[in-house]
Parts: sequence; structure tokens; C-alpha cells
Amino acid sequence: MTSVSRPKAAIADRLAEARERTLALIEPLDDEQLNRVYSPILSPLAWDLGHIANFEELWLVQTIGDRDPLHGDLGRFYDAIENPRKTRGELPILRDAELRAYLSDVRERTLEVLDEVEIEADAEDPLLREAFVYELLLAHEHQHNETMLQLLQMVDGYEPVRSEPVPGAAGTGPEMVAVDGGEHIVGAPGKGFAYDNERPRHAVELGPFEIDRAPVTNGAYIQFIEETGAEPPMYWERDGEGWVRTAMGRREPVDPAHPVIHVSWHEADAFARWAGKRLPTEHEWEAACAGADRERANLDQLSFGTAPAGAHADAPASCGAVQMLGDVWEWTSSDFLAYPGFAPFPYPEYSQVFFGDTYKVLRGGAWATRTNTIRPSFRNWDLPQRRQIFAGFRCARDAG
Ligand code: AVJ
Ligand code: FE
Repeated sequence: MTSVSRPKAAIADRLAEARERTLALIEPLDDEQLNRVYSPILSPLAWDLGHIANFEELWLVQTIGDRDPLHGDLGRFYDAIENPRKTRGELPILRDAELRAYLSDVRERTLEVLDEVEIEADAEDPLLREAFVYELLLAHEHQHNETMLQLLQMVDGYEPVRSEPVPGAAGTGPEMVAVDGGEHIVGAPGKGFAYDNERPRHAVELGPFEIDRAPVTNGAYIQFIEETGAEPPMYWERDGEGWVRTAMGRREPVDPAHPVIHVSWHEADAFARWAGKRLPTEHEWEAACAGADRERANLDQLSFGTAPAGAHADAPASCGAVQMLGDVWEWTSSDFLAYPGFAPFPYPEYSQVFFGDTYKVLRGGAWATRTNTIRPSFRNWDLPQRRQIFAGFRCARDAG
């Protein structure tokens, strides 16, 4: 009864792995850099770190373990809805040694509670069924790693402690590939971890369409800028006749063969119209993604950049498109709306409060996304003017 079961040991290992990666991201930074406000649209890293620990405490210690919080009502400063990003630098949040102690003290209690709970596939508590709440916590820390990486793009001279070469050689093929019209099934199945906004799985009727085989490249985007006078992507600067990328304080020539990244929805939409195409809907995107393999994609944060457009040509989706998963998030034309029959779980502030025509859906994950969080049904969202996310796009058009 008391020995830690194998599924529990696996959860503990995965929690440890997630934390290792979080701490590796901030290892090169000092406390001043963790506390610094780099941008009004991004939290200081210290807020993300405290929020990761507080979310864990809230769900895995207070809710599941029925314990009191370690720091009274400190949690209100880590509530993402109550505290807009531009205010987070001013909050009386934990910093420095206290912050590090909070991360490890919460984790210690999490492991105590894990030892006590009953995790079964058919547990009565929906939070424990299929270990949902632990998957939620893992995905949450993984997703905040990506938010932290957005901020790290602004840190001059940032050098990752761990990085690996960009995987996947580029192949060639037609500019666009065809997807049949008819009934397509979208959304996550009833079993297995997914967010509430991916459910319920349902059928949608699509007209036949074509979609770009690979994401739009920097080279194509430069042509668009030169012809239309559009703004360059975030982290680009003019350098004589050409362009350099300035993320992390570097100055590297923009590689025309790579997917364009750090563009807004408005810019992606304008490019698509300039090219005589349009953005795909999120359902078209999901239909085109069928058969893609997340294990053969540039995901998981270790490459610290994109692979050339057309990479992973050996692992295409069924329709022939490549890089549907990884490299760059892809803007779709769709507003972030509830699927028919949506039910908020486990809390309305994860998805429901964002539904409407304010946010646009992005799909597929980027190099900065942890593999675990990505599946064809995963829906990300952001404001259409935002460029700090790792977003590019591919275009579509009705089949003629
Ligand atoms: C799905 C990336 C839009 O950052 O607001 C993190 C993920 N939710 N903590 C966000 C999330 C709660 C979410 N996005
Ligand atoms: Fe969060």
C-alpha cells in the first residue's frame, strides 16, 4: 500500500524533468535579470517561476492534498487573470532565495501528496481520473517554459546551458498540397489528456482546399516587405541591403530558407492576400495535420531556433505537408471559440474566459514548445497584433 507505485514514480520523474528544464533555462541569469521587466507584454521571469510553483501548490497540494498554502494569500499575486502582465514587475512577489525555496518547498509537499492519493484510470474524482491534474501541471510548467523563452529572446547575450543542433534536413516538393473536402473529425478524443477547449471531438464539413507544403519563408517575406512596405518581423533590423536577426542581442543574417517567425496575425493575413491566398481555418489546419509525427519535428526547446522550411521531409503529414508540428506556431484565420457542447474543466479561466472574437487560434507548436504539450488538436491563442510568440504561418486556398 505505501510503496510508490510505478505510475506514481513515472509522474514524479516527469515532474522532476520539467523542473530541471525550467531551471536550466534560467541558469545563465542572475537575480537582477530574473526580476527585470523587459517588456510590458511579458512577465518578469521571477513572476513566471513563482506562478509555476503557485499553480502547483494550488492544484497538487491545496486542492488534491487538502493542505494550507505555505505563504497565506500570496497566491493572489500569481493569478494570471487578476494581474495583467504589465503590472507583474511591481507586485510583492517572491524573489531571489525566497523564490527558489518556494519552488522546492512546494515540490516537496507535492511528492508527499502524490504518495497518498489514489490515481486510477476510472477514479471518481475527475481531477485524478487518468492522473488528469498531474498532466495539467506538467503541461502548465512546459507551457510557461515557452513564455519564459519569449522573454529570453530579449536578454542580450543569453547563452543556453543546453542546446542541440536543429534536426531534420530540408527536402523539396510542390508549393501546395491538396486536402479532400467532406467530413473531417476534429478535436481530442474523450480519453487521454487534452484541454477542455479541444473537446468535444466533432465532425466538420470542409470544402476541398490546398495548403502550403511548408511554412512561409523569410525569403518570401522579404519580397512581401519590399513590394508592400510592410513592417519587418520582430527582431529584424536593416543591415545595408539585407536584414539581420537581433534576438538575444545577436546579429545574424536572416536566412531566407527558414520559416518567418515573430509576425502578427495581421501581417500573416496581409501576406496571404498579397500572395493571392488566405490563411487556413483551424479545422483545415487540423485536417492537413493528420498523420504528422511530433517525434520527428523541431520541438522541445533545445535547438534554440527554426529548421529550414521543408525540413523533416521524411515525416510528412498524410496530405504531404511538412513541419505541421514544430518550428513555428501557425496563425489560422479562426477566432478562438468554444466547440459545440464545450464544458469548462477544470476551471473557466483556462479557456472559457478567452472565447470570442478577440483572440486568434494558432496551431502546431514551435521550436520553443515542449513536445509533451503538442498534438494535432492543441489550440493556442493570442491577440492578432502580437509578435512576441514564436509565430509564423502557411497559406491556403480553395481547390480550384
Ligand atoms: C495557451 C499559451 C495562451 O499562456 O495564457 C499558461 C497557457 N494557461 N497558464 C497562456 C497558460 C495558464 C496560455 N496559452
Ligand atoms: Fe499559467
